[in-house]
Amino acid sequence: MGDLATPGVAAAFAADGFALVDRLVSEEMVVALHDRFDRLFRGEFETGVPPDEVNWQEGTGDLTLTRQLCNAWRADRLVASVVLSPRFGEALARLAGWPGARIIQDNALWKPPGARAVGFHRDNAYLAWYQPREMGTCWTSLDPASAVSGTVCFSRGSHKWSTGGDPAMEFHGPEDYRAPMEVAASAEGLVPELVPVEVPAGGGSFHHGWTWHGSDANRSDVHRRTLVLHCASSEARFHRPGFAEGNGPIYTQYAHAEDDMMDEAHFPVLWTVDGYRSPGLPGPPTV
Ligand SMILES: O=C(O)CCC(=O)C(=O)O
Repeated sequence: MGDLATPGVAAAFAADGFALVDRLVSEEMVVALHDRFDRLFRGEFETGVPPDEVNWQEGTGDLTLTRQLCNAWRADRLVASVVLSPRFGEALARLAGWPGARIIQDNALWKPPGARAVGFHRDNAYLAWYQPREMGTCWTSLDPASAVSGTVCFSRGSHKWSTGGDPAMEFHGPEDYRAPMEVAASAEGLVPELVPVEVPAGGGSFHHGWTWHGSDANRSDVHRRTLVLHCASSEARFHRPGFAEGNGPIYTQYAHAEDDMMDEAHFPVLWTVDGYRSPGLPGPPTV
């Protein structure tokens, strides 16, 4: 089962749509990643390859927003060693019930004191461009995370809510960050139960692609940095009818004209039950 998808974690993931974990990466790795976040948000890309989405850079970024880079693994080898690790791939595949896991996207998130909220959303809502339209996420906190520092919050059991016709969602600093989730809850006839991920630095959570989640403003005087790994099934294929939806326009640039395969150079397979892993991926993290 790997060391992360324990029976307790699997039971919580199935029942609630998320599970909390006290330790995902070492304290040494947390410190090393702080340094990489500093460099990445300054525009220093170790490999010379930029992330797929650069939503914030020092000097130009809006100081009130949560800083975000997507697919920082392309730019930084230490980030790659963490988000491409077979250990996380195995955990997500086992929790989601897939034969294996491939990375779709990582997120480097940095919410400094005073930064605004991240709107509630469901990850699968953005993913009409591949099939099966499923995502599993490993969220690793690089600071002690608390409700007051604007940690991520999950709506318990919301992965089981209806998946058609979700209200519009806004990720970056919306006026009312809970509103779309509350609309969805009321359509279910439910009062949402929100659970903040309060974990030490190096701890975090796993969540299901249909689980509603978002995070409040950082009302503390400490930073909140997070490294997020989003995976799909190793069997996922592009789905052309959905290319224009969600974040499809960014990631379908890697599609081939002739077939629907997701090229392993861009969406590497981290782990499969048969022991496969895309060639050329980094070894396990060294710190
Ligand atoms: O950490 C946050 O505030 C949001 C994270 C998120 O949207 C995710 O991990 O899917």
